[in-house]
Amino acid sequence: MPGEDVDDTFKILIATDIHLGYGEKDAIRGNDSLVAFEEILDNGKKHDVDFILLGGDLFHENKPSRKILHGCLALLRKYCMGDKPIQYEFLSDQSVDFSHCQFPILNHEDQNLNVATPVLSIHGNHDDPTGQGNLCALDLLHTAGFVNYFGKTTSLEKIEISPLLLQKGSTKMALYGLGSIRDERLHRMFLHKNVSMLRPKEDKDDWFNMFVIHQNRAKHGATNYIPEQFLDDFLDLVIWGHEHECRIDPEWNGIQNFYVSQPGSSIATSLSEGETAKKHIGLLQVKGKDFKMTKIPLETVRHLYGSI
Ligand SMILES: [Mn+2]
Repeated sequence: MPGEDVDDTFKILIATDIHLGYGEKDAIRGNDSLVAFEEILDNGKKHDVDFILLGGDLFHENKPSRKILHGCLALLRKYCMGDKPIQYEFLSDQSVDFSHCQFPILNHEDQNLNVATPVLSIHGNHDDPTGQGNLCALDLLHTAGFVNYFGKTTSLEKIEISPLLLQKGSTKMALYGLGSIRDERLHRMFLHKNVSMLRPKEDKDDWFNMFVIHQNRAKHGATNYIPEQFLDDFLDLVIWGHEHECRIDPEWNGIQNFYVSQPGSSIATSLSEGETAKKHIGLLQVKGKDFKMTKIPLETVRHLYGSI
């Protein structure tokens, strides 16, 4: 089991849908999203993780206010920079994995930056790329050197997802990411077999395959969600962003033979039953092909009460 041999075990903090800026004008709740983000980053530091993985919607608004963007940058600078050495190796071609970025390099591999805890993130539907240059807020964070933004696709017809390949000791991880795409469009692309996940050529069966996605998981209509059966069955673990209810304990899909973990949001953005559940983030440990997800309750999150 993971946890015995530290040098072979990836430790990853998992969170999603932080929605920085939600309710920012509220006199009482205005800072809630930043407070929760600070608690998440603090947990990353406390648990000495290799990196933090975010599943999209770091920002609530497509164009976050200056106050929120500033608050986010200040927290990333405070918690993620420093002298702690990076304990894993990056094996895939960064210039390909980050070809959509002006600096196609991981922040911790940049000689000019001193990164202690890398943050990796895909975008969500609230903070997706738009407008001139097809940029989103994560592009700003990536270029500033605070976040590694992956899973950005540029083609609307065909998607090929190549994984980030990471190795820590003997553990090899293939990390796939796909930023949010309109559900109907992605559903159609899956049906037409226009979504493919590339696999490493060497030692194909030795990799722990993890996929982070930000789409509707619940069926809202015939085509505006992504059925788990659409995803490749070679995957070991799917981190499902966008759905706000915390169902972080990995759920086994016996047809696809993979687990799905849905961390849920770190702030309640709607008055619904699912949002009244306690909010958690996860400490994921991966050793070889085994993993363990430990729930960490978020203590600063304002709780919604009652049945609605
Ligand atoms: Mn979302």
